[in-house]
Amino acid sequence: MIDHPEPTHLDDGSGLDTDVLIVGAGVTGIYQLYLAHKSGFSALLLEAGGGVGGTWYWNRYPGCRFDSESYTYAYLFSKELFDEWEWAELFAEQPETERYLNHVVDRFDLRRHMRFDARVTAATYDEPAGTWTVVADDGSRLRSRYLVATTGVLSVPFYPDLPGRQDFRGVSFHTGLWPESPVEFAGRRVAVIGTGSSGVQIAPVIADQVASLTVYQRSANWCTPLNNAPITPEEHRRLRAGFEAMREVLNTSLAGFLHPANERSAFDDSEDERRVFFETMWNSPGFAKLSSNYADVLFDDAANAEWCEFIAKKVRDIVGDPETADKLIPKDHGFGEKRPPFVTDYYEMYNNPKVSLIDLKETPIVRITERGIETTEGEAEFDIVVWATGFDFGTGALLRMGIRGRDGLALEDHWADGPRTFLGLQTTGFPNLFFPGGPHAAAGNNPRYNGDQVEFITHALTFVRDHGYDIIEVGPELEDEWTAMVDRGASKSPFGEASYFFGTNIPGKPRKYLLNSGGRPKLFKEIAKVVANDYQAFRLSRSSDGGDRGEG
Ligand code: NA7
Repeated sequence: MIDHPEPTHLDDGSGLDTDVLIVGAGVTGIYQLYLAHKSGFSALLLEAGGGVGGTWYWNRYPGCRFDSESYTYAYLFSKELFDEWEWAELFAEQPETERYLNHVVDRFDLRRHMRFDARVTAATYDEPAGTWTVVADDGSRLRSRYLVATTGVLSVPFYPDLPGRQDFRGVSFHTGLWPESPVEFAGRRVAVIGTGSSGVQIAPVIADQVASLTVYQRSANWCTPLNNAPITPEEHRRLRAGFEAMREVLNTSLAGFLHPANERSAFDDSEDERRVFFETMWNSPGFAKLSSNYADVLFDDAANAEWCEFIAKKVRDIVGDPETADKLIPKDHGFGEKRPPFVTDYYEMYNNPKVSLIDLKETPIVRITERGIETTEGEAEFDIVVWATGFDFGTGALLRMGIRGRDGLALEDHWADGPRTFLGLQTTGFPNLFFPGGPHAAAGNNPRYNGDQVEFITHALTFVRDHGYDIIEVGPELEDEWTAMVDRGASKSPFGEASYFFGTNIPGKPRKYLLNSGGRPKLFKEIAKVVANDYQAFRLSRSSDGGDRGEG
């Protein structure tokens, strides 16, 4: 789907094409486009892909689905929208999510403000005009007052630097760049490299179709059942009736989930009680295994080890071959130290004689060859190689957009030692630039805290406009403060340094924590303070006279 609307030059003599230029038509960008228009700004959106969806456009590999409950991931700004969309499953598959996001775009008449197949290659701040000039690879060149980069945290696919990748004569795909036309797996010899959320989602879905499936695992993960289910008509009625209460919980909870927190600690219970409780957790949906598990399971080594041992026993019970089972049990990290994947029939899949597991810790990949993959044990031939090797998390897309702020400052240089932000949405030296859903915001159910940021940005822009300013910029003190808070929080996070939340999966990337351990409560608290103090936290000024209002 290609749509190239002409920019609507603002009829205000400013020479601007739009008030707000948004980059990225994912969940966050669509919401920003909607809210900007609703608040009386002109807004235009550029999207690199050929359609709406962001993550849910690019990650169209078989088996890709939510692991947040569908209706908790969806938009909550319109009761009518909520009522009219009936999610088929508790955890929707990618095609349904893509359909939903297209529905939202059309229902709120947003498509005419979107330009697809337009990847931004440069964004330059113009002084003293206080505007951004944005260039995209479709020939777009647009001037905007504000630039909102909703480019996503998991949007730049990562390929490991293995020799010979280009030599492979079969077909290969990265899960995060999956083609629109269906891939024919039937009768093919398939390799899947990587066992994070994407690898463990695709493998069981294609296992029955293929001639053979070989999974290349570098690190085992603590996979637990997603426990997906259809949503019944009765459940839909209950959800509609309880919408306001549910919205209240989702809009205020720590991680944006409905799963209630558990106040008990693992050793408050006897061994038998723990086993029963862990069984309940094993059978619970998705992230309940983190949110509703024992309060200390992510923070106390002994409690974590109990839960891990429970999972390990499940793996040994499910997987027939003890050697394979043993390889599938992580030895190098506890549950929750990395972002845990949730699975359907993943362990069961290894009982299928067509499926084999290669442990790359024992036999590393030496090179990719014309015919397949060579490990230290020899070459295996494949028709299809699936790269499920992850993403350049948090900063990947922002650092590839050619963003230049005051005095030509490159964002790559400003963030050479890791991202520096205030509220995870602005950085010093880049006035009128925002990046909701980027690094340093919170953690959990992404649309919820990304939405908090979009609402805040829209409120801020409205305040700026209503008070006769047109430039908003955070000063270095608050950027330092927020960044230091994020850095300090790294040690309080359950995630370990091996997690991609520290950038460790990308060679050469600074090892910095990319989430905010204070989570939404910290975000809410600071946002409330900023609003209560009439945005004095920011430097507000007018482009015409540069009249600085100072900084709080
Ligand atoms: P992840 O979770 O980053 O997983 C990437 C996988 O690729 C992981 O198993 C890696 O092993 C593996 N990997 C990376 N480099 C290599 C090399 N060189 N050789 C072999 N294997 C490698 O990405 P996903 O796409 O699965 O999930 C990303 C997010 O999307 C997920 O968290 C959800 O939020 C949705 P490693 O563990 O680094 O040893």
